Amino acid sequence: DNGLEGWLRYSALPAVFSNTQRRYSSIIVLNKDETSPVYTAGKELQDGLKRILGQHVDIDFVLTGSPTSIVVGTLGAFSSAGGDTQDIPALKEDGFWLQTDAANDCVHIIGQNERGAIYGAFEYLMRLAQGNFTPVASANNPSASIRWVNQWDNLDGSIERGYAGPSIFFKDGEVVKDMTRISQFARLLSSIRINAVVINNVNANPKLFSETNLNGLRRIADAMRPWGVRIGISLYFDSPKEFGGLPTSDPLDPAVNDWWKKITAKVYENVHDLVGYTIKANSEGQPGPLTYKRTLADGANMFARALKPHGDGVVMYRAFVYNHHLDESVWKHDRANAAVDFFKDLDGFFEDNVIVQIKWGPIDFQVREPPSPLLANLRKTKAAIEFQVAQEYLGQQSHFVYMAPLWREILDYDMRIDGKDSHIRDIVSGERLGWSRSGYTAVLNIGSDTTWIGNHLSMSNMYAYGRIAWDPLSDPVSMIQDWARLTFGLHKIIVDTITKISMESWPTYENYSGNLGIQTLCDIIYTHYGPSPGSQDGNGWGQWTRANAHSIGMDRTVATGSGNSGQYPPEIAAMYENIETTPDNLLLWFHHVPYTHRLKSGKTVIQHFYDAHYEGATNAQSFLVEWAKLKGLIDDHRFDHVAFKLEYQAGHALVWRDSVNYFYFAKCGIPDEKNRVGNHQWRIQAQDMQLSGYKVVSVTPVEAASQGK
Ligand code: BDP
Repeated sequence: DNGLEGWLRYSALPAVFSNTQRRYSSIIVLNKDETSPVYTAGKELQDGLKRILGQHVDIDFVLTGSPTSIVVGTLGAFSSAGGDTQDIPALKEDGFWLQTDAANDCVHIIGQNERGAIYGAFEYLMRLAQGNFTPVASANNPSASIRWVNQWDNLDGSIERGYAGPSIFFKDGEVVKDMTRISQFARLLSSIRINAVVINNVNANPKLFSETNLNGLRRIADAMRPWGVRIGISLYFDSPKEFGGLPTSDPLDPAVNDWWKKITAKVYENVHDLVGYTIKANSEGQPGPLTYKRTLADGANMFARALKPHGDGVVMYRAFVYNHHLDESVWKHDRANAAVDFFKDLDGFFEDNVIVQIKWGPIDFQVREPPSPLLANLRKTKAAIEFQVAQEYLGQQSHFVYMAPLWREILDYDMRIDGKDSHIRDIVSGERLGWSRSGYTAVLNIGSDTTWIGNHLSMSNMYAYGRIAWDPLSDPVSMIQDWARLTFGLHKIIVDTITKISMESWPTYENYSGNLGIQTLCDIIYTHYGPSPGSQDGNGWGQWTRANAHSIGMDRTVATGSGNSGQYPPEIAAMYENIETTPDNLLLWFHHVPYTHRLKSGKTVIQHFYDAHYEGATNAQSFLVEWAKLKGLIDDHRFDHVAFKLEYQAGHALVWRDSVNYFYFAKCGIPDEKNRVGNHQWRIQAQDMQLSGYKVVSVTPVEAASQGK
């Protein structure tokens, strides 16, 4: 098994389930149009039943009332065909009703729309694939209407921060010819109820608008539509100037507006159901409205007005606006303040089809951050939260970090807007502030590798993201258990082992990378990989540790620091302003303290660093031992692939441990109470061995290799 089908393998159920199985007489599909998601759902059910239960079931298009059929369709089609809709509760957009009975009754899979119907079909199949025949009668509704993913694919076929081979969408400047992988991708997305994908990099290229590529967009949209997945695109702000030949891209210039209207009309000629535009502007060197001395709202609204005549398309305007050059007042500059500084005063000035897309933390997908304060500063302007399934700062799929617990922690966070319950899940669902459209997106970055994402285990993050966006109360443990059963098999040892490794993976990675809210401590300038605590300070990317010989941490208080704590609602601001009430795991995010500062645990900061790094690295060794239990229980191909990754992780965790510990030991000179740091006499250094075919080189940064070699 090479992983291509992800969690949709539909393995044959073991014989022990044979008594519990019903026999189906037909699948009644209430739509004959082969491009409709309802039709796809029928085919998927047929395929799944064959593979899971070994039953061939015919497809029919007429509602008969036969007691043993599976009916799939929209609510509208079901009721026009004479179906009884009395028991079906209210369904939201994309929602579905799933009803099965223990007796020989019909299975009803009824969607509020076509997407709902296919979601219901997948839900039913994934229950069967786990041997779950429990009767069910339930309405399933999404928490939010925006449940998107972002791919950062470039037209040349490379993927920014992609760890799984070249793009499935683009090659050599154009959209690929073969749509096979694209529809396989849409199938996976549909099964986790993701309704849209933005297919190109936020650092966008205007050549996406060439005639050939516009036609390519049409082919991509056509390949994904039968699965109920819509596409959107990222735009390059200066396209009018650089692609359209205009003298400016000023968002208040009528000719520029006209240009965007015309090009948008062309896009819609090819993709009639385009889901919208994603905009990265005035961020990391990208042009934007500020380049033309206009407001961010002026820029966003220009795109919003271009979209409006064509349907329900939205502008996802990214809040990731910051300048990566050092300010003159270097010490005061705090990138964590940027989003609120730029957007707060614009609240209410955006068109109603603009949604501000906010990274979950104030900086950039670190191993630990508080939630972005901007999530509590927009009232009238709608927002979507941006997660990252790609493990950019979390080991890039060479390490495994299951992120559902992290996402849950953010979504469960109570921002206390106006002193009232304001869980982030209720802010982004739109419920807390009465927004009509809002929700979720995630940087996904799958590639053409058959593992999709570069590591079989990391696919659990894609699966969990979809489920959390649908229902933010989804439990990380039961999600990983479902995923493990669907992906690797029903054996208890498989499920327990994968659950254990997954649930320990985030704290483990945090322990051997960056602790107490100091950030991931990887290389921050470009690769975002591997230990490099020394790269953190004194550059414009500003994930700063402020580490010196005596003290460490970023003072973000209002009283003496960058004022970032004051961007949160009063109750939260007061908590972070005060060192006593700041939780240990964010201590160094908000405060600058001596290495000898005592944590609530009683340990000093520096001893906590040392101990956590040893603990994390030790635990990383245990993953490989755990995984070994699955030998023979799962196919060798995937077993070996994951074992290789975990072995690498176990080794690299030691490099992390020693680099970070040695770096801070060298800085502050405070010895490890347990006398481990810098004291590995038993270790044989590679450079001291007889090396055949290798030569010894110096390594930068010096702490990334033992003795710098
Ligand atoms: C950073 C990535 C960079 C992206 C940027 C973004 O390192 O490659 O372009 O985020 O989100 O994390 O725009």
